[in-house]
Amino acid sequence: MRTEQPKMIYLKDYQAPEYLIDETHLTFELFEDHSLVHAQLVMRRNPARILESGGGLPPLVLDGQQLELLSVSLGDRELTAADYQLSANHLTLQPASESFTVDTSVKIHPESNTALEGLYKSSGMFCTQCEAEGFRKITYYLDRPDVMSKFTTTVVAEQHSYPVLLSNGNPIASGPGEDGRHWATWEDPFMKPAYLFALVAGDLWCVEDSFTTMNQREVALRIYVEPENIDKCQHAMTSLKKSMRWDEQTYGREYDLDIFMIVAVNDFNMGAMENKGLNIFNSSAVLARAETATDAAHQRVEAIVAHEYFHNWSGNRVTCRDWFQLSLKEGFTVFRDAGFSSDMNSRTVKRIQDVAYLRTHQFAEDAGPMAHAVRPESFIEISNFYTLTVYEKGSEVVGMIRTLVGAEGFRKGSDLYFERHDGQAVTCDDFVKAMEDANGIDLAQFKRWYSQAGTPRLAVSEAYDAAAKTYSLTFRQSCPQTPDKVEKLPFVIPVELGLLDAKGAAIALRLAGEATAQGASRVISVTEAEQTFTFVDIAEQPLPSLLRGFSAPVKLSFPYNRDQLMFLMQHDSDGFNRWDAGQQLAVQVLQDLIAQHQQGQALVLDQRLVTALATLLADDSLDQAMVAEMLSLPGEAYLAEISEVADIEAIHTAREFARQQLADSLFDGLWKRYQANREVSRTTDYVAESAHFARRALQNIALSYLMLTEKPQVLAAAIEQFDAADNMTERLTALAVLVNSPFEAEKAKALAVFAEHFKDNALVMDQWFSVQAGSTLPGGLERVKALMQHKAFNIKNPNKVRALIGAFAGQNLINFHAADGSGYRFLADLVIQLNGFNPQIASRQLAPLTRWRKYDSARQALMKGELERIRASGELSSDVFEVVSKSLA
Ligand code: B3K
Ligand code: ZN
Repeated sequence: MRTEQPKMIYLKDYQAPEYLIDETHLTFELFEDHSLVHAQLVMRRNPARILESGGGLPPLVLDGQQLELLSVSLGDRELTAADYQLSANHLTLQPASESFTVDTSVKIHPESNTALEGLYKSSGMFCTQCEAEGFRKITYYLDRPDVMSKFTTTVVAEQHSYPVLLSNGNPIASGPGEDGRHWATWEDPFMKPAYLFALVAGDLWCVEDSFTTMNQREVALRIYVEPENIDKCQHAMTSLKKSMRWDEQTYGREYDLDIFMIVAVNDFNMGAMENKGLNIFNSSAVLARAETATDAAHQRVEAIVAHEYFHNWSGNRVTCRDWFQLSLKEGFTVFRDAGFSSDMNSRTVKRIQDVAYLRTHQFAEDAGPMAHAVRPESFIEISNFYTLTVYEKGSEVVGMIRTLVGAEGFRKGSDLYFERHDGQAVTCDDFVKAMEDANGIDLAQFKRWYSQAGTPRLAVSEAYDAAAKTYSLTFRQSCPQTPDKVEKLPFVIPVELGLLDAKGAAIALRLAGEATAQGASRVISVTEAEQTFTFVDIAEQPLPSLLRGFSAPVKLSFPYNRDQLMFLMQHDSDGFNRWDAGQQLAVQVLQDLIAQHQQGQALVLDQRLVTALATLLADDSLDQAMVAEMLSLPGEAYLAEISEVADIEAIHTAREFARQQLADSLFDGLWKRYQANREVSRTTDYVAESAHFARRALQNIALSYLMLTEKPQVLAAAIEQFDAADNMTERLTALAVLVNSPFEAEKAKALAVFAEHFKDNALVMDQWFSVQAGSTLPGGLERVKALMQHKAFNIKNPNKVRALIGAFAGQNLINFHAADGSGYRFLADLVIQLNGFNPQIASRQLAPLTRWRKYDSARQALMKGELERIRASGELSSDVFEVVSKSLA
């Protein structure tokens, strides 16, 4: 797997390339037992480097891995072995002039490529994944994002098995070949780095549509899938058209080629890839229809289609100079897709979901051994840096810039960025500079968000002076040390806030020194380690609403009591903070229960939580999706993240106790809402739209509480919903509640019926695996092991690994963290196995073990022992090596 000792690469060592590749002409000859790749590279010395390092001609060092070199020519001259050096990762030549061409022919083996990087086969079709460094597994090249080239690609394959031949750009010629073969040539007029290259050859059908751009250009839209999936593309197509329009309206970005294609493949290491004009998607991120995909899956498809499409500007037209700048395209594009999803659905609900995810998973990453800055300063394996920090925290950083410069200023900044850097490979600094220049501001201190890892803490205290009518808030910020840095300098933390009076009304906000009040919700910037803001004309002791909309990715603390939190839940004008007040209330109540359990006391639930949720449930005027979110208790993983030492057993017991108590106490309200919503579902057709998502969300969370009561009418309702639902959202929830229930016969029957009905649909079977892997009833590991023997399971398929093993280790905490270490041993065995054929997936699955410092000493020893066993298990990929060695450091 590994071909050289893994070594650390540093941002500070960046140098521009010695040579450029103006044109890249590729010919692929695809066969069943090998493929041939012929590359002609039209190259020249990089003028920027001539100035720097004088006129001599340095050697040309091309990247290449796992390639069998058949021939290499420099200009017209075919080279012999004496003319070049070949190592495991490089081909080195000595050019004789400043401009020249290099021709290579290599043999590769896509048919046995299980790492799913480079050119590989999935369900009989050829496809590619080149980001970040997969192109070097296809041909010798300068495989780095700052080398941009114009690509022409010819694909030759057997016609019957591979009628469809695709690559980036526009099709310019095609025809029959010899021996039942045929060929097609594609030309991409836009300069691009190799990581955006794509090729597809297969027996695919396509759904076609078209889009008229803002400048009246017609763009052909095609989604290619295996024939049996042709009925599951409409949602992705609709999402694509919405994305194209939204990017015109919101960012002024128009699509630039005459054709835009999406291809769905079954074996894919992540969600999707933004290759120029030819996006390649995990089929789970394209295919969706009511009967087979949940509401969440529909929303995920919409978001990923948008994300990859938006990359056409934020990533492709303007790309990254080097991989340390990954968040330049990923953070910005996540920010763009979140804006899109907010506009298509509910802004507040989208924000709640994103923040809950960030706080649970990114905060944990920031507190673990792999913590890194949004722009890391070093890495061993770039594949390990497609992280929540680069993506989600990176998006928060862009969001804070928007908060600081305002919506209009942000648009001016993004216009300037795209205009100034179109066709270039740039850095995060260039992005910030465009924002600064467009708005005439200085973001120098703000840029610490790019370079300092760790989640800042912001402790807030208040002081009210009734005589002077002043109210002061004092902010103290700090940032824990992370593996990369001990000392942290203060961040710029935009805090949106408001003050509520005793009736819940907003108080006008005038800071000392200001002539007039500046609205009732405003943003203040905390820039120092400690800073006090004093509001004047405050006639009564107010209640602050802080960090509205989660205006910065920090851990804010303010000493609210439970009555104040209940008050905010009802009266805060900011929907996000209403939800967050409920979460803080629930956290306090759950932490009581956790402590009671740890001290061997009887558990007693603070009834204020019941009262608060009962009030929400009774209010028909509230957005049902909000009610569903507010009824969801903080997850076990989040409760673990905020614990000093995560006592999973106590967390699980406490949370389940609270859920049970809520179910019993709120039965009537839940049952009423459940029945009313189920009745609408029963009598209307499925629609994948916001209001319907909201109704089903409330219906389903109600059902999952109700089922805890084990009442016969609820069991009957769950079975009715399972049998009669016309959509996967309702059916899967019904299955999940049965799987987590003690009704063994009904559970077994539902699982069997479901598997029989959907046995030919891999994506639905993934959901069937996940529901069982997530069941927290005792015996979880044995169930997972048994499911690995199921004929629908395939360890080579990343979706299956994620659905079964990822769901078990990531969501089924009580079983994964079994005191005997069986869960850890199981995961380590799996990682060792995956390391042998798919390092990227191996490294991802390893994440839960890296968090070993969070647990009690017995578990720490067990987890660490498994990491050591992995380290000693033989030759590790650079992916697994980096994560294991950093975790043990
Ligand atoms: N840019 C790709 C991610 C590639 C991951 C490579 N290991 C998908 C995305 O973020 O849009
Ligand atoms: Zn992306």
